[in-house]
Amino acid sequence: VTRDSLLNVCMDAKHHKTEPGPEGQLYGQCVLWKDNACCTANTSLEAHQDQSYLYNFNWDHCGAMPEKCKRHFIQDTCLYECSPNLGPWIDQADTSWRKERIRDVPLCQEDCEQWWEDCQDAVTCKVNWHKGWNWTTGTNQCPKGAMCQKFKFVFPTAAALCEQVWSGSYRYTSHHRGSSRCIQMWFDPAQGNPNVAVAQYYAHGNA
Ligand code: FOL
Repeated sequence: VTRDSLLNVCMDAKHHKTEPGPEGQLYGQCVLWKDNACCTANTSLEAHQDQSYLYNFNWDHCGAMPEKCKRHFIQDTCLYECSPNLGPWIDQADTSWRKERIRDVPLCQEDCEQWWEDCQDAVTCKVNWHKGWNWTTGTNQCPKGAMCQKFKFVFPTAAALCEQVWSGSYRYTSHHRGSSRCIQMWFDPAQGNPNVAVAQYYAHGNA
């Protein structure tokens, strides 16, 4: 049976609405979710800012992140903040800044591979971007001893990037876009939100 409590829900985290619903205007890359979203218009705008108030997170901690890479992190932020279809993967979080998190969301192979490819010129000093930064300046800086290196040395594979950067939020899969077996970070909203069917499929399995 389907557990309906896993469908059309927002996680209890830092900026999420308590319930999903339509938003008249979502900004930029987050517009895909405007018919039904867990983010507010303001959150969607902030998702596009460097060092936004959302988490004071600095993408450019090892020098400027190339735009073609940054757009994937922006899309990840949009999915994370806006998607009402992550219910089957909501788990308790043991941190001060959120009660719930997502874990092992099955990401479509193409979305993960493209993210990794487009970030080959980007540089970082950490595998897990959730923990262990130096926040003394108010934004994240590389901790002492952490060396800035090209992504391919920090994340040797696409799977390493998608699975490790947000400490297990995603699971790398060999499912393809359009299969209804994996979550798409990117989709054409004119065709509807393909992640609705994916959440339905996995909500069954978890019953
Ligand atoms: N995207 C996805 N897909 N999953 C996520 O969980 C996610 N989380 C964020 C953004 N996009 C996401 C939030 N990012 C800190 C660092 C990053 C962050 C939120 C907070 C932070 O304050 N880290 C502290 C530890 C805080 C604590 O654990 O209490 C640190 O030590 O650096």
